[in-house]
Amino acid sequence: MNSVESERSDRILDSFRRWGYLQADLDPVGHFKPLLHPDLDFAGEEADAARRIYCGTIGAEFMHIPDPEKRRWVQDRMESELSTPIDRAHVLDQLVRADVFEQTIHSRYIGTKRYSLEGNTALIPLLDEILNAAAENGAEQAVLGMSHRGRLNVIINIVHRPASEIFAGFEDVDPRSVLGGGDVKYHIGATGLFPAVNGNKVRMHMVSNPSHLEAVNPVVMGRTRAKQTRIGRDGKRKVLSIIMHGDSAFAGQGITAETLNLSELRGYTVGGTLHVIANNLIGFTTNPHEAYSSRFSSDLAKRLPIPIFHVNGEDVDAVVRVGRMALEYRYQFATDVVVDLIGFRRHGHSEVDDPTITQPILYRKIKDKPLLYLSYADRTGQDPHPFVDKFQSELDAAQKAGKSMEKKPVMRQLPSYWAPYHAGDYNPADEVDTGLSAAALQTITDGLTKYPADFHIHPKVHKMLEQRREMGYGHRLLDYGMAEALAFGSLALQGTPIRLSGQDSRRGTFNQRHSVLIDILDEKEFVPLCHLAPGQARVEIYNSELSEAAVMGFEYGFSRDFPEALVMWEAQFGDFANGAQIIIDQFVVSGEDKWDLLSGLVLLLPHGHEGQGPEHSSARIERFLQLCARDNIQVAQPSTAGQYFHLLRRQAMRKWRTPLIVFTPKSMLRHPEALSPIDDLERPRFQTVLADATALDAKRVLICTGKIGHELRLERKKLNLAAPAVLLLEQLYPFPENDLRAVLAQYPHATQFIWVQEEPANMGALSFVVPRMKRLVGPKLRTIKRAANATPATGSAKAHDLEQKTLITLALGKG
Ligand SMILES: Cc1ncc(C[n+]2csc(CCOP(=O)(O)OP(=O)(O)O)c2C)c(N)n1
Repeated sequence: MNSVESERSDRILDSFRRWGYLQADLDPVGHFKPLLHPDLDFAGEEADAARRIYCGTIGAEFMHIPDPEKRRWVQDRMESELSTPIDRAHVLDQLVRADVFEQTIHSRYIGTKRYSLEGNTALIPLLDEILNAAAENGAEQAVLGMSHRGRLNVIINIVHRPASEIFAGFEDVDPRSVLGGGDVKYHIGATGLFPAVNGNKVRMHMVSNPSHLEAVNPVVMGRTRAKQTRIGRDGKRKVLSIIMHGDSAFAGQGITAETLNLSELRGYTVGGTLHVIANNLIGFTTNPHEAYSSRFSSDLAKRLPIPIFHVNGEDVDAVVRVGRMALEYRYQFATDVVVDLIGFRRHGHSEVDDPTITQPILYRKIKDKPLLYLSYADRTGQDPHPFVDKFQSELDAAQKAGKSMEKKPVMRQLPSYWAPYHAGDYNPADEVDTGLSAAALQTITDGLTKYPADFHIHPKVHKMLEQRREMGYGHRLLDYGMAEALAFGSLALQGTPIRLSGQDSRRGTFNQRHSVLIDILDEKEFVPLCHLAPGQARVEIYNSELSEAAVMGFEYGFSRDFPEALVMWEAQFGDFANGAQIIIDQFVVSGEDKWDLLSGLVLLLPHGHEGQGPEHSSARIERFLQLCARDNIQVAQPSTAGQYFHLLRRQAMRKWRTPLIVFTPKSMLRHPEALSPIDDLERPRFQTVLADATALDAKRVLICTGKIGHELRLERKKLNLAAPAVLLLEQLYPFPENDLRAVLAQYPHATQFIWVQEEPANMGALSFVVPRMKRLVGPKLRTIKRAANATPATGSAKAHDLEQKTLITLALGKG
């Protein structure tokens, strides 16, 4: 070949590497028409050879990856023969299991929803190959996330739960055990052992999942990261995350983008997630051109420099090949990889839907499609009957066993690290002392305020550390920042790992944390909390991406596999937590009820009306309180630095693992009334109600939570009044009825009881607290609050001041 010829040859190959996927034969129903592209307009032997590689049943998108080594890796794999031949008998067995499972359920439980995988049953041999290759690469565990479609099939054939358990679900045995709780069968998680061909067993964790599509993605990543962290250096090799997606959901749900964006971030990476789009080119009744603006559902993933492999689900050998290639890429380069497995959906969205009403032409085509195992047997010259007979008799026996089960089967086993912990109803016996001695506090203070001799500290931070030193030694009142640092430091020294993430959490949105010191000459970092003592537990504090849903979901997932750690997600302002409403509703408050799965996650939500407008005022206390039932979460608003210290330590030190929602301060961070003397940290415990010892003779008793209480006390002092008494409710849920009753009894002359809040009447704790307090003080209870409003606060700082003044004047009885 002369140089001109070789240049042409390179050009042809380069064009097909770049654009070949646009003309690939990608789906069994002819949805993807080849896209004409001038750069592919070549004729001749070399073009034919390139076309065979890049326009067959695999379409590889990888030329957008800037790193030449990664591109070369993919092109070498695409352009060479398979190194080991495919075990076609094994693949046929997998397909039989996938298809015959669906057929059996279809014929025996007519009209029951199962969200069949038929049309895309190649998913089973794909996952099987991925896991076999993973086992060869050292994987010991896989964390799987997926939605409804094909989930039962995957649970039996990949997670390897006994089929009898799925049959028991269809028989709906033992309904009394789940009255008012539980979840539908295609959402519940499962654990099992995948028997790899090389003899290893890979522990499988299928994550429990809500209806809300894609919401499980960050939970899978968080759980994976926690498992990897437990293992240490080898964690990323030993634990693999695999997330499956529907094509419409992948393209449409914002949390997909948020989760992909976590992939390379230091605090969140899991060394690459394997994404599989189980693409059936339809979403309920919606066609692809109505569901995504791009040609492929997967196009969003091109935001990352990672390969995307489209593969025609009817060419099962190609599917298996892609599975291995994707897995090995993940192990080679530790990045995400996407497999877009393109098939069709044989039935309606669920089995009770008739798809011929909305897609009549497509479904006429689909009606004539043979089952995949039959076409594969045909194509590879194998007899499927022995496989079918064997599996069918397995299923028959399993159905019998399922029918006779008396108890609803539990499809998962919690890892042993959960053994010491429990949830259920709150029990005062779970309380532990959280106070520390002055000497212990001083030792931690020494560690928190120390940095290497050659570290160039910022003068403002230097001053802050000096002040913290005075606080720790009792020469200055403690603020929240120091109280938190002492809580984290003391827990780390007790062996409790700390993990906190949120936007700008390392410094703290309000300049209050400074957990990471930055050298002003070279920006080197020093984290005093990590250098307290040899053998201490790990402390991780991260600035997160600018997302709420994915990051909160990630931390929820992390807490699920690290019960002994204090895991916290922090909102920039509490208002933004509603960006993660799905995670709150579907996981944090309901995971125990639906799945019997616990979490000790802490949400730190800055809250308070300070004149910053409708969006920087409220963490929506009312919404969290509405979600409270059966001791599913705890809701607290600690109004002093010392209370915050005890609250954090209590959450980590008790064995009761229930999420904790904390309304944290903004202006209260430095409010003189909210500072604490050091001996507050020496007293034993968090107090659910703070009494007011200065006004024990008061006739008028105000009860409130958070900043307004301090404002009332300050104004009372300014006006030199002896009353009213101002009580602070520090814990809202579980409602501390007994503690409050005991505190109220200290005011024998009280005749007026008033709930005061700065939030509008339709917000805040009012509607939650009033009926509960009426049980204690009778119908005399009055309320003082802002007028009901569509937003939490006014946009005008001056209007805010006027409103606040009126509120305080009324509450003090001066109005
Ligand atoms: C966030 C969310 N919105 C809407 C729905 C209702 N819903 C359930 S399945 C479905 C279609 C899903 O299509 P696709 O992602 O392509 O998966 P497929 O069912 O085709 O496998 C919709 C809209 C949902 N479950 N979650």
